[in-house]
Amino acid sequence: MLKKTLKIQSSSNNDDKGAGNEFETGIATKEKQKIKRPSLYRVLLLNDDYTPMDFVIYILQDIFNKTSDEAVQIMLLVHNAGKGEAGVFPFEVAETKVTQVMDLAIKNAHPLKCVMEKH
Ligand code: TYC
Repeated sequence: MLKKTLKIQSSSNNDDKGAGNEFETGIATKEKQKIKRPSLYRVLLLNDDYTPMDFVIYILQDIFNKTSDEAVQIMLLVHNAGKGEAGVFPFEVAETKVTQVMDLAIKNAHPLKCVMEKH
């Protein structure tokens, strides 16, 4: 008799979400799988009158992995339009790139500004 009682308790405490439990199976199929894509951020370079063009080209190659031709194109776009996109990244990557650019600009005493905005 004792043996039987223990067996029933063990069975009712079974946490198995698999077959044999209609209630749990029903909930599982109604659960919506929420897969979130990471939010993306655009990193922008801003124009100014004093940062040397070569420095901006260097930044674009070194921090944003642009080819020499791409870097010149982006630098000229920023120079002519006032701002331009250096890249699009997940939040923490974008934040790191902005910090790297600002650190290098400050170290070299250039007024170059780099900002990020939601994509
Ligand atoms: N306007 C700068 C110059 O004439 C060049 C420059 C380009 C500066 C892009 C900043 O983000 C920038 N020397």
